[in-house]
Amino acid sequence: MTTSDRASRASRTPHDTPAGRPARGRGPVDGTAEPERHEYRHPAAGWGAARAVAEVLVRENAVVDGVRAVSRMNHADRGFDCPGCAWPDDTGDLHLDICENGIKHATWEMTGKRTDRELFAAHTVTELRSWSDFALENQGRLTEPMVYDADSDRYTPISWRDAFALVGGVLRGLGSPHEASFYTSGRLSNEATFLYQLMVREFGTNNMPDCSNMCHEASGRGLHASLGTAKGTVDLRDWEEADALFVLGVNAASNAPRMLTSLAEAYRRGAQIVHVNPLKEAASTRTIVPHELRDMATFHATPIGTLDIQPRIAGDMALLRGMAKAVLERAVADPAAVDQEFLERFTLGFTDYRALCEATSWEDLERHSGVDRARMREAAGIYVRASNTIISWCLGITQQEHGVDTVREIVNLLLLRGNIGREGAGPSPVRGHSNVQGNRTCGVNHKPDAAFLDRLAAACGIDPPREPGLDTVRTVEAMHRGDVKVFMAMGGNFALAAPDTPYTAEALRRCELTVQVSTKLNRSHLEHGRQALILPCLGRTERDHQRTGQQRVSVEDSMAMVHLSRGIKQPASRNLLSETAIVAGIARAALPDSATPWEAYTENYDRIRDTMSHALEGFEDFNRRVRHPNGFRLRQPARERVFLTPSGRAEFSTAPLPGTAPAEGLLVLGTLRSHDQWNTTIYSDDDRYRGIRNLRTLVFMNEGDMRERGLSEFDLVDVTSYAKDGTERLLRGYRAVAYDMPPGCAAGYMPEMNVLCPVGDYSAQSDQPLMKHLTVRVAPAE
Ligand SMILES: Nc1nc2c(c(=O)[nH]1)N[C@H]1C(S)=C(S)[C@@H](COP(=O)(O)OP(=O)(O)OC[C@H]3O[C@@H](n4cnc5c(=O)[nH]c(N)nc54)[C@H](O)[C@@H]3O)O[C@H]1N2
Ligand SMILES: Nc1nc2c(c(=O)[nH]1)N[C@H]1C(S)=C(S)[C@@H](COP(=O)(O)OP(=O)(O)OC[C@H]3O[C@@H](n4cnc5c(=O)[nH]c(N)nc54)[C@H](O)[C@@H]3O)O[C@H]1N2
Ligand SMILES: [Mo]
Repeated sequence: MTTSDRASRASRTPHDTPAGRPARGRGPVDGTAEPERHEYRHPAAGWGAARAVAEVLVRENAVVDGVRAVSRMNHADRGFDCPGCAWPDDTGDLHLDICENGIKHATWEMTGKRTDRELFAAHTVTELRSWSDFALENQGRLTEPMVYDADSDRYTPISWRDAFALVGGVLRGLGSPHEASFYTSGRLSNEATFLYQLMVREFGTNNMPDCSNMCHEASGRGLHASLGTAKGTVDLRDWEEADALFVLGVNAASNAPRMLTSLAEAYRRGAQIVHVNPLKEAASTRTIVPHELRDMATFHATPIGTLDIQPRIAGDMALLRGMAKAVLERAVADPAAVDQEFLERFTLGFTDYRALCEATSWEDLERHSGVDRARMREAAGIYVRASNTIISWCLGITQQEHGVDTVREIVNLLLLRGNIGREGAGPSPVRGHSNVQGNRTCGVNHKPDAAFLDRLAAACGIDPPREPGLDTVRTVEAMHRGDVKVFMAMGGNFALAAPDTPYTAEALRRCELTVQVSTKLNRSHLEHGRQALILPCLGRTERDHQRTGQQRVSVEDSMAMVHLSRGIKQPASRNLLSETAIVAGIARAALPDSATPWEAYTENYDRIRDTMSHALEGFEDFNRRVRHPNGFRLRQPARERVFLTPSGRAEFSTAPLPGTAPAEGLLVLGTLRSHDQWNTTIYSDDDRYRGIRNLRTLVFMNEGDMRERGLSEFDLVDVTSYAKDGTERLLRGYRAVAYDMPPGCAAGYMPEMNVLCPVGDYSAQSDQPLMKHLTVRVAPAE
């Protein structure tokens, strides 16, 4: 790309659109291209996906390498773990269990383009700030450490040694270790995660915000309260055994495409599949199984849904309770509708829960869910007829005020029929980032429990801090107040992922030092502290050579399988370090007298794993077990009907139903991903399955709601959000798009819409920002 090309990318930021003009999004389109709408009639995956993959490979100049690398993705033992989503790898004979979006994701990392010192020399940070987020990442891989130079307003090269010394010096100069906060995005390997949290705790704080705080915190807390285990209890084999699958609040075709394989196989063997989503996701009905090339050639689609239920946003809890009520009504005539023996032996609180269901009227259930009782009964019928049921969910459930209660309601429903701790049954949250679950297991947690800290202290000879640390939202607030002065991020794009974009940006700018460990240039490098570092690291696809030879790292998938990943590509630059080495370098600089063998750990990751096998429960004999071709499964007591709750039983919850209907004239808006993005990384302005081209600045609405506001397709609208504290936030120049969804609901894309997410509006139950529950007014543009 020439400099003038780059300059032509320059534009307004997405939240300062002048009145009456179309807003630009964070993708490549500059706001002048005409948006298009088409009806998506094809099955999910299939040729559209194949073509998209080919385009990506060509665009990233990675055809040969890309094809070779992709063929090694998710292979037992030999390849690297897909850096995309956390859906488990097939451990059977499926040798090409890959998907369009995983390929896009891996090739985005493997690009031939470079963001080198020449680029930084040619552009001030102020200039770069006017580029789109697509343009920033599209410059390619970062190649060497850079430090911000205030005099020239540019990033300039710095040696690794000086970079570490700078971080170490600032950290040592702080009045208290709690003046620093250490973010993790969910891609970090288990080994690097373990060292990272060790460094942070040895330094003296539990300030470890992570992307889980915005993602599945509610799942962890809900499952822990009900079952004593903070994870799902099923694995992929259970998915093969289930005869009913309920899939709530997940856009599988875009965000966990390999789930389509399981859904199609389930359908073929006669399982019932119920999708619960306010938006009718085009791909909830038919798919071409991603790896079945013959089906692709013949365009043979497999149905992947038997029932679609469209609750109002946040109506899931009432829907689940309605299903429970219907199950209990049946049980009056047919006692086998519930598993009496399981309830008596393993659960606590059933009688209260039954009484609550009986006392809740169908009118209330309909009002709060937006689903009529016939539908709830139909879903309950599917549930009762099935011997083995899995309930799976993602952000549609968790990013809500009552996310924890809803997760617990999922468990309530499962408990009624003993759908836990046996084959083909159980709760199955779909985690996000490829190693977000491993990050938690290996210690990234701002509220570690005493048992974890005791073991860590004994294994590593440190005295870890005991007071809880800051999570994501509280870190933003503390930086804004000036209480946190150093912000370090292991991956991710905090400036855009966190709520309330201008507020978060200001919070980062108020820091004394910001340190971003990254693979690509992003907004978080440009909204920086007084001093700032960009530390470029190896990606998961790349070979990691240390003194004792090539290293492997491990990751944990959504279903608690831990397995090794080995990069196969030549690193993007000779001046990259592994995340493990970066942590060790910073740790040594910040803690010069530390007795922890940081250097030895970096030389050979087996040594880290040896320590982990002592420090972490379930990791005994780690080095040997992880070398099994498919790795090993972390034990989950709830899977064996061992419930580590205070009562030793699975506990029913009896939370009140939340009101979900918006006030007169307002809508409830959920932010979500398009098909062509990875969180804050945007590949294009299209959303194929929803039939959108050239447009990210949109609001999906019910047709009636549009008519009421005098809006036609693509009309310009202004969107105002109302925070609990009465403050308002505004996005101008969006476009209304009619979508099959209930009245009163609206949706649009993150991260553009994070501008509308008030920093103070997080769930009292999970502390998660309410990213799927904004109260908004949509009005014709001024
Ligand atoms: N290609 C790709 N894959 C990804 C990601 C990506 O950005 N791109 N991100 C990864 C990450 S970190 C995560 S956490 C996951 C996210 O995976 P998803 O959870 O699928 O992510 P979202 O796009 O936010 O979509 C949430 C879905 O919930 C629905 N929804 C909204 N509100 C409600 C509600 O109240 N009830 C119900 N039942 N549904 C609702 C929306 O219509 C949408 O279909 O995906 C991971 N995988
Ligand atoms: N409004 C709204 N906001 C949301 C959400 C939502 O649904 N709605 N979803 C939330 C969720 S679920 C999540 S998980 C967060 C995501 O938040 P983050 O994890 O913070 O964001 P990502 O976009 O995944 O991070 C992309 C950046 O990661 C860096 N990167 C990529 N690979 C690597 C690597 O291997 N190592 C390192 N060190 N860096 C790497 C690149 O520089 C890239 O620019 O966003 C949250 N924000
Ligand atoms: Mo996530």
